[in-house]
Amino acid sequence: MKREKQPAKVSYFFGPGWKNLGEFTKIFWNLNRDDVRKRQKKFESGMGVMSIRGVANLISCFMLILFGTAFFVIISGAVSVILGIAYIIVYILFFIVWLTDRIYLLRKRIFVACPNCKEKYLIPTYRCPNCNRKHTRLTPGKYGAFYRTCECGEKIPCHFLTKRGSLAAECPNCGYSLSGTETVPICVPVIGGRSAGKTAYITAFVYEFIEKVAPRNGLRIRHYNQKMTTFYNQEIKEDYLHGTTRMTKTENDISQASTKAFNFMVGSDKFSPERLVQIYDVAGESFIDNTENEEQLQYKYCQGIVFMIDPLAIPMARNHMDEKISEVDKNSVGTMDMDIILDAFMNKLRQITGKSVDKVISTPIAIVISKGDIKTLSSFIGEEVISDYMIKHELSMDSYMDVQDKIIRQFLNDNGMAGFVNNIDLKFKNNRYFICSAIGHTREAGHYNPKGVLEPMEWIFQKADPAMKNAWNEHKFGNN
Ligand SMILES: Nc1nc2c(ncn2[C@@H]2O[C@H](COP(=O)(O)OP(=O)(O)OP(=O)(O)O)[C@@H](O)[C@H]2O)c(=O)[nH]1
Ligand SMILES: [Mg+2]
Ligand SMILES: [Zn+2]
Ligand SMILES: [Zn+2]
Repeated sequence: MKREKQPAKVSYFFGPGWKNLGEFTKIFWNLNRDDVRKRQKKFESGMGVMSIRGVANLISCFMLILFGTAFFVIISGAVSVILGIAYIIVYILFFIVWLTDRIYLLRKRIFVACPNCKEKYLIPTYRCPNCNRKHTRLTPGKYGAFYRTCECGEKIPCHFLTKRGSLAAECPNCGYSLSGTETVPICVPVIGGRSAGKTAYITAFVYEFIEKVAPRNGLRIRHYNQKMTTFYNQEIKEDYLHGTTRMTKTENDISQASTKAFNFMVGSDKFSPERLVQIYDVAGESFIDNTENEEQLQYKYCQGIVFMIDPLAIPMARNHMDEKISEVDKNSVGTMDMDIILDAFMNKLRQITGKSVDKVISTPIAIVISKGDIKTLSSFIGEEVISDYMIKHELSMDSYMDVQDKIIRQFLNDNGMAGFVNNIDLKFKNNRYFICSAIGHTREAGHYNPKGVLEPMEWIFQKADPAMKNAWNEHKFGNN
């Protein structure tokens, strides 16, 4: 790894200390040498007369060289050994401090996932709050254990205990301003074909989570930055309250990211540090055509995936529904073949992970059928069907989500999607089926009235994070 020089002062034990020891030895040696020289001079001045004093001087000069040097070697040796041991102890202490920081980051699963370029880091680039200089490796080391002194003189924290995460940070790869560093990210991409209902789902989930789930479970929400606060107030809330959706724009400017992340921090008395919920939305078009501008690295480290299926894009299912379906709904169908969507996704995964086709993936994937408000759909996989099944088999309410999963699988198998269900089973060890309605009705017929949007995320959060499960646990999911 390239060890970039930091704009900070090297701590005493890693530079000045050794220099001081060297200087001490030199001064000590010079003293000794001066003494010898003095004697030598005295002897030389008395050379003419070979007096007793002259001989005595010669002897004392000789003794001085002998004992003086021996004395020098012993003393400077002893000083070096003692200081050396002291330094080693200090180094060990520094190493322990570094190790506690590293272990804390890794054990807590803290990292940074750049919402812009999608790169993942343990330590981002931090900025000095005084002079704005970049510190690329702000960890305990030769510049200091808990704090380091910036070239400008500012003392800045370099350990989690001294709150390094409170400094302004940016992505070392693309320079994007980061917030919520030193938190535990929960990254969830929402994928699917065109008009599958991804954006509507994210709108409904984010609003419901922030406005309802958080207050009733004692969770504290903090917006990521000003831009995200504005986005929440002006797009998410607006769309929610007016029952609208916006088609996700295909990003033509190649310097911009195709996949947009919406993120916010969640705090609770039940866990620490905060969780950073990061949800990714992509235009179905670029997803299918594989024309995203940036590498979709989030699929490699994400904690779960939401795969949206438009029920109207399933031809056999659509046949049942044709007469009763509204014009708006008919016109907002992304006529995509599910297998093409899955193939596009598998290709992306293979590209970024370099893993072979038949490698089983353990990331939880929630397969979510959208637009659950469409009438005929509920007669196959709606609440009543699930309740009837539970009564018939004398099951408790706790098994609701498991029955839903079972009934949707059956529905897909019966409607020409057995191959898809089978493929998901082969490729994803952790998969579960859900049905939701993000808007709750046809678009623009009143504010959102979502059903079933929380459950897929709750399942993913619970799978990803036991501490989060402890704080948000409103549904029971069996181990299927
Ligand atoms: N009836 C009904 N229609 C919905 C629902 N959610 C989405 N739709 C319809 O589906 C259309 C597409 O929804 P979006 O959320 O924009 O779909 P998307 O997957 O983000 O689509 P792209 O951004 O183009 O990839 C909307 O305009 C709505 O008409 C829902 O819960 N119920
Ligand atoms: Mg969209
Ligand atoms: Zn970046
Ligand atoms: Zn500075």
